Parts: sequence; C-alpha cells; structure tokens
Amino acid sequence: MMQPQINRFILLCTTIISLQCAAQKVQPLYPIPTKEQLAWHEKEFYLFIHFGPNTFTDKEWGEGNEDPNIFNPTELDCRQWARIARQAGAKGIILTAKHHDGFSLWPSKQSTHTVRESKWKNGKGDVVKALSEACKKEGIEMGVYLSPWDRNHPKYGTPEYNDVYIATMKELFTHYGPFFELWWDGANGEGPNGKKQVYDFKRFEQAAFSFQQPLIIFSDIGPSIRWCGNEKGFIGNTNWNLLDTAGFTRGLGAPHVDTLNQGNFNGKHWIPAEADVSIRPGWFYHASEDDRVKTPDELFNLYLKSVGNGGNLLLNVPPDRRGLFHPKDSAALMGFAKKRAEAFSHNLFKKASVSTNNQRETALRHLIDENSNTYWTSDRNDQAVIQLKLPYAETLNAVVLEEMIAYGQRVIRFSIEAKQEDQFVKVFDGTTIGRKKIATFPKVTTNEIKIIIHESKASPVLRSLSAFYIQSMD
Ligand code: FUL
Repeated sequence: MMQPQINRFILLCTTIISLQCAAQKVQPLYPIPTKEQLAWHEKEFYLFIHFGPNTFTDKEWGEGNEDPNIFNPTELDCRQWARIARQAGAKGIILTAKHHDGFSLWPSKQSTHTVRESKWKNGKGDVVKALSEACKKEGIEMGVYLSPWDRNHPKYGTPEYNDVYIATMKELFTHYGPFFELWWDGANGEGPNGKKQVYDFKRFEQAAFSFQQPLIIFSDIGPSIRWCGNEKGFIGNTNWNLLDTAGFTRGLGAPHVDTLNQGNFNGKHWIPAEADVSIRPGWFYHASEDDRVKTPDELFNLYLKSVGNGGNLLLNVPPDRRGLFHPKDSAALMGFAKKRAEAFSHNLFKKASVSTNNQRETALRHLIDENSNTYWTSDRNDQAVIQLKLPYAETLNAVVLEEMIAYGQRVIRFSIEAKQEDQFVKVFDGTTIGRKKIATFPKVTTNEIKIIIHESKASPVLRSLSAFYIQSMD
C-alpha cells in the first residue's frame, strides 16, 4: 500500500475501534424503548380533537340514537385546526374519528350512523379525509381515536362486534393512514341493563399492527404508551417509563391510577405515560365554557407537569359548531407557544465549563452541546457529581435534565445545588429524570451549579443539561 493509503487505513481502523469502544461503554438497561417509542417521546406535545354529534347536542357522552342531521358544521375548516396546531408547536392531531355514540366522522361501510347519513354537504362530507389532507399540508402528523365502546352499532354486545371493530380500523388505516398514534379510551359506561361487550383486544392489537407498522397504540396499559391515570394533564414527579401489565385489563381492570401516574420501578415493559387534558372543562365544545378556556400560564404549568416529568402532552381543543377553533382557544394556544419559546430560548449552561468527580472528562461537553445524539455516562453507579461553572453570575429558576433513554431509564434520585457566596445550597430534590425533567425552583443568582446523582439503577447516561430563567414563574 502507498503511504497515504496506509495512513487512511490506520485511521479507519482506529476510528472503527474507538467507535466500538464507545459503543461498548454503555450497556442498555432493559427494558428499553423501541425505535417507534423513541420517536414518540420526541414529539412531546400534540393536539386532541373531540368533534361530533355531541358538539351540537351539548353533551359529553352521546346516546348513539341522535339524528345524524344534527351534525352540520357551517364552516368546517380542518386546515384552520392544523395550521393553528402547527403554529402552537404541536407535532400532530388526534381526532375522535368515532366517539362512544358510534357516529363515524367518515362514511364508514361498517356503520349506518356516519357523516354520510347527515345533511352536512348532502352526505358527501368526510372529516377524517379533510383532516388528513390538512395535516399533510401543514406538515404535522395525524392520529385517530376509535372508541371501542359503541352505543349505536347493532352488533355491539355480540362477538361479531369485534369483527366490525377490526374492519372499521382497517378502513381508517387503508384510506387515511399512516397515523402516528391509535387511541383506545378505556371508558365503558354500560349500565346494569346495557349491552356488555367482551372486547378481543388481543386481536385488535394484532390487526392494528398488521394494518400499519410502525404504530404507537395508546390505552390504559399500552401496548405502546399508557394513560397517566388522570385527565388533568399531570404525570407523577416520579415517573418510570416502565409498567407491569400482566393480569390487568383496559378500563375497570386497569392498574391503580397512582401506578399509571408513576409507572412501576421494576416494570417489565417500556410503556411511557401520555397526559390527556382538555383546554376547557369538557372534551366537546360547549358555548357555556367559552369563558373557562385555560390560560397560557395554566397550559405552561401543564407542560411542566407532563413533558417536564418525562411524558407527552395531548391537549384537547374542541372545534365549535361552525367546525372551527374558537378564537379564545386559538389565542390561548398562541400564548402557550410564546411562553415555551420565551422560557427555553436562552440556555444559561451553553457557555458553562463542566467538571465531574468521575473520569470521563472528554465526554462531559456532550452534556451541554445541545446535540440530542450525544451523551455522557458516569464510570460508576454510586454518586456522580457534575459541576457547571458559568462565566459570570446568572439568575435562574429552572434546570432541564435529560437521560439518554435509548439505554434505558436509570436515575432514581438527584438533587441540584447552587453556590451562594461560598456555600452550595440545595435548590431542588428530585427522583426520576427519564426523557426530560424540568426542575423548577425559586430563582437564584449564581455562577456555579452542582447536579448530584445520588442513586441510579446503573451508571447514569445523560444526554443534556440546560438552565433557564423563566420570567413568568416569578
Ligand atoms: C374518555 C371518554 O369517556 C371521554 O369522553 C373522552 O373521550 C376522554 C378523552 O376519554 O375515556
């Protein structure tokens, strides 16, 4: 070989060896998320849309015997929903393609209770299609809510309904997919004299995955993501992305709400939490709630309690009877987006110098390089102390910590200290980190911060540390 070629060969070998060494450094701590779950984690925030006959009857749970003609939006514009969603920073929209009343927002062949039976657009309208086109144009993703509970379908309560449900899913996936999420609510309000359906969820799962791969399926217990145990929009301060599902069912047989809220410390499956909450008291639009739209501050607080606790936020914004987002809801969404942008635009750790009590000094810069593909890991799984020195004193009230969850969730307990005069003072005591922990505390002015990982299941693997002064929290 010629000299330059030999050099290049040696360089290549060294690169391969060092890459392998780097790869060997971190052993995954199982269970770990799938590629699809990792992509889902990165979405953080998306919208939910409850729309259907209830919008026109002022109900939350329709009976299934409503006259389809009541569904008659006068100015339906899915592009307005998708545009506002994108402008608010939402990564997608999940639509109630069918809620409990069984009314399908597309002309489903499996039902006689659909937009086709309504006067709207002379029975030629199709909300699912309109939204799927709008989302594509706005560059966001779409998901569907397909209620298993159906108060209209004549087959409901018989084994054949399971086939109907699967055929209905197939229609949706075939004509309007792909979807970033399929949403199975756990509600089942069958009264003592109501029809009782034995759902074949195993088959539903297999069928859905056969219609689309990859796919994220939400329900109380997954398989891909779980309910966070409340409809108020908050996930536990301690939040394990792990859940044990053996012996549990969806709905009444689900794990205790606290378990759903915090996950299982030693859970067998990676099933992270999603927080669903409405921007108004109800899920569907009611004019009487026009003055009860959550404020940008309230929405920001929900963001801290959901995304800031390592899960995702699914925020419901119900269109009104025109088929448009109400101006109050759009204004709140824009205010919310502005608050997030203001809060997290100026990372005070960007210019920090980082040191630690363990040896992997070179990788430390990855903690503040704002590159989500790089990470730092500690040599040990006892206490790790990371020290960040700022060029000059800054006022801050939030530190954002992120684990590299591709290697599993590890941190059990951490704290944050800020140097005040000559002493370090504790400003935050935390438990889990997961994909993201937004730790907020009363503002401090300091030029040195310590992050102490007190306890971890295996050596911590962190991908990012950043710090902010969130003015609106004062
Ligand atoms: C629940 C349903 O009963 C509510 O109507 C709403 O759709 C909520 C998101 O899920 O299970």
